[in-house]
Amino acid sequence: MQPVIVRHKPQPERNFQKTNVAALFVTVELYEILTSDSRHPGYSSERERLMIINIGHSRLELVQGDITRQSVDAIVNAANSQLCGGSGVDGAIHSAGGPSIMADTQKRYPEGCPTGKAVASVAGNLSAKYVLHAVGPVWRGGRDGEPAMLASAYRACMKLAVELQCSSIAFPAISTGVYGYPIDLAAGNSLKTAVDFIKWHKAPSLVRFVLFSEGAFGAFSRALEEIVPQ
Ligand code: AR6
Repeated sequence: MQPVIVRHKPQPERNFQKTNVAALFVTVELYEILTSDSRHPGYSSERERLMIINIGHSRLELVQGDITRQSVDAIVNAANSQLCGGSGVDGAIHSAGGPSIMADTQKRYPEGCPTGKAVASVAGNLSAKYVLHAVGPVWRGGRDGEPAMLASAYRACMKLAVELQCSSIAFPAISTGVYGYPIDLAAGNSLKTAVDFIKWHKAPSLVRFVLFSEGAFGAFSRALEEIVPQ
């Protein structure tokens, strides 16, 4: 079901922008939506800012909120390579999803998961079908392969989502918390990777970036505006 749009914030120069890029029809819309309506379970229960682009038949969204409250097929966790749990998104997902997520992860992947890759587990009490545990890079100044590793982690999740027949996936801003990746750099890299994947694979149908803070949402929305061709 579509979200209730309570206020449409037109962006005169950008709204309903239509651009032919690689034969894809791209529109950009910026909404402020009221999501406390229980008929709209795809979003968390707070007023959220939402930015949308349509890429062919897929949709990429930026939303400010808590990833554990998203109703999507796959929720991505920003994990460590031991898959042993931690703080940030990892802590929130294990706390909201319950112990079955860690039990399943440890049973299936006792060796952990290398940086730049992702693995799938059950989603416990979360409304998703799967949790995809992605391991992003630790930021060491940017000359240690961090951009390639970050893009690789996002691609691994999207590939897994397609293989597992998930039509919707929610990402946090991988590596931008404990791992210290600068948010502006991460935003451009992550969004470009997602847009490229959607263009090539024409899936998943919905890719949602769930940004925890206003600052993170701002960084991602600025980066998205730069990526979408004028
Ligand atoms: N929903 C959405 N985003 C969130 C949430 C949430 N509930 N909570 C935090 N964020 P981080 P990393 C944002 O540190 O940098 C863990 O200990 C947060 O503001 O969770 O990849 C793991 O076990 C930030 O922008 O992940 C690893 O050891 C982003 O999510 C390590 O941290 C990512 O922050 C991974 O570090």
